[in-house]
Amino acid sequence: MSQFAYDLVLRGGKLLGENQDAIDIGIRDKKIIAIASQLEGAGNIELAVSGKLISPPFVESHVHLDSALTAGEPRWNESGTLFEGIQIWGERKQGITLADVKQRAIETLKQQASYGVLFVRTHADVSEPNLIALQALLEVREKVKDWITVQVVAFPQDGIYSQPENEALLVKAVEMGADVVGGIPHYELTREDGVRSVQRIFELAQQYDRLIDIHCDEIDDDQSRFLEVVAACAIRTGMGSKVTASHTTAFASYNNAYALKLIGFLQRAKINLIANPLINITLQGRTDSYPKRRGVTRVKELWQAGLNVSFGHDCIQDPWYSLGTGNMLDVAHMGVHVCQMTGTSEIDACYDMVTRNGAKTLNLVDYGVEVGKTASLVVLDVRDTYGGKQRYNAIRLRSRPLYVISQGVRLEI
Ligand code: 17E
Ligand code: FE2
Repeated sequence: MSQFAYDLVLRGGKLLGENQDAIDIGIRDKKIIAIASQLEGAGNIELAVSGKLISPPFVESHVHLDSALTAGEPRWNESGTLFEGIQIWGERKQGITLADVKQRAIETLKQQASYGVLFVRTHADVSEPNLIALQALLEVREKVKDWITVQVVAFPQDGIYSQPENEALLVKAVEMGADVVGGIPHYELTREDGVRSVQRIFELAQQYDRLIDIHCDEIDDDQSRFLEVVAACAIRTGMGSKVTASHTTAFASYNNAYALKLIGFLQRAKINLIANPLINITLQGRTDSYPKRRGVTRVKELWQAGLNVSFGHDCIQDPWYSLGTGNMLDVAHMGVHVCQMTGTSEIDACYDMVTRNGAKTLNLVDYGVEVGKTASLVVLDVRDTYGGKQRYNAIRLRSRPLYVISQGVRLEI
């Protein structure tokens, strides 16, 4: 029997929420076993976090780890468009090896963890005949699982029906153990192929019991309308909470009459939505002169309609966007600006979009700072002295956490 009541105790922190009293958190055997003011009994390790914010970890709900840290290879994206990015990645991926992808992915995950990100959904490009990116990220998922949780999406970057072999590659990727089935209907050769691809993705997800996350309508074309197909499939299959539509930037170009109807369908479908404000604001609107559209989906309206919306980074130094850091507070900060969510409850909502809403999108069950949950949390140097608005100050300051606790262990960051 250990002489300590706890493996680790955090003393005097403030949980997320206004006007919280200071509390202690006691952790043993990787679990939170007590939350109370002035816990009795000592911890083997004691951390004084007086007045600081204790938050559930950040959740990266959308990133491409296979292309992370390749910006400039083999060349820079000069037009700044999605399509030039796809071309450059198409060249870069010719030469990829397991070691190359694994090394970059792990380096990126360490960077993310240092910013308090402990749950990551990554896409793996499966439009490549040897499925190297997928194999590498599945291996990485296992290798890092003691300190960060990774979900892998089988993502057919070049489309399922654009090349004869791509559909079989997607199926193989799911059989190899991808957690999530992906797609890119707006980049299929025809509208009909796009519709068919969404139907096929649902079929596969049901057959193999997987989640769904589709790159959907990532274009400024107001005629790109695959989100309605995703919503219809979710309504018909009842898969709602297991389904995610990512990007949906065309939503920002739809007329209001259509958008209003679609929001009603989405409420019925209960799917999750992910916006990627850092890169959407830079990739989209490139064909406009002035007035120039913002490139981000209708985040505020979707959130107001009660839908689960999260924010992702999408890119960490890759051919689409070279300025990613891994810090989810950078993402939330950009979200606040681009989506004009500057009201106090709106800023709080943007913080939720990089924490608990992302957890919901990933279908995580063991998430949150509560007794009985696995002890994964972050301590941020955000105090009541800044006016008591914890989430507002976290986004304003965007600082690295003081401590990151993952599965009961303090990470060296
Ligand atoms: N691929 C894609 O289709 N869209 C993106 N935003 C990225 C990769 C980063
Ligand atoms: Fe993406």
